Amino acid sequence: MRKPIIAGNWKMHKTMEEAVDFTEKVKGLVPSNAQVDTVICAPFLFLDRLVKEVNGYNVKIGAQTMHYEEKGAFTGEVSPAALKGIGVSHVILGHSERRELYNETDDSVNKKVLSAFRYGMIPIVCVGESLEQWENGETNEHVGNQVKRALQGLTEEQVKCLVIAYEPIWAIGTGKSSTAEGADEVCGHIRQVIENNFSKEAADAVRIQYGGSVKPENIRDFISCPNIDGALVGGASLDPDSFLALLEASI
Ligand code: G2H
Repeated sequence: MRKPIIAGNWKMHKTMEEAVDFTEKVKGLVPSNAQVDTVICAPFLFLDRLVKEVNGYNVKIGAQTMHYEEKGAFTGEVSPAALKGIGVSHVILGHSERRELYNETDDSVNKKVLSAFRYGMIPIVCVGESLEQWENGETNEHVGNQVKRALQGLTEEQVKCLVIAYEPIWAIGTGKSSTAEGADEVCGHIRQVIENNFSKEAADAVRIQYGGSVKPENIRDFISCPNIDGALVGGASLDPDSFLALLEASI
């Protein structure tokens, strides 16, 4: 009953020309809105143009991070007001690359999640464990804590409409993906944490994506699991045919 959501995370790839070319190729071929939610999370520079490109099609445009303040002396940052102002609907928050390389913390992720809702955008909140945590059996505890901290202060209604992306760090861009059963178990734990902290209704409604080396050949394994409602896809979202194949396989 939860609609799948497939989000491409382009990271720092493509030029404007390539981004527009990709979008022109895929926009008319994506499955209908009733079947799947389709999001492209592109570098900031392309967002305004891509929002205009997809107008009238079943494709939404997302950012890959943002600042939590509306404005201020934050050189190089982009505000939620600016994103909302150009029609961005989704924003990835707390991606492990942001946590590792740019000092993103549970606290800043939480501020950004609250801020995204203030500006009417849907956060895609990323959580996931390191290889060491996975090997030590600490995955559920770590991921559960990340979820609790990221969602602190949200209402039950807000939790129902956000998206969580479970991405084991050891599976990102490495070609190693988690087993579908293993990923589903962690996503089930995330639902339990949401039930404990919000409600059963919120736990049943929230959409949880799996991310980490998802490709057309393995997406069905993940998406057919009871607790997984879609995928956050990096490398395999960059090619139009591969992105369309991911969407087709998810319905
Ligand atoms: C994980 C994922 C997208 P990839 O970072 O968020 O990337 O599919 O390349 O592992």
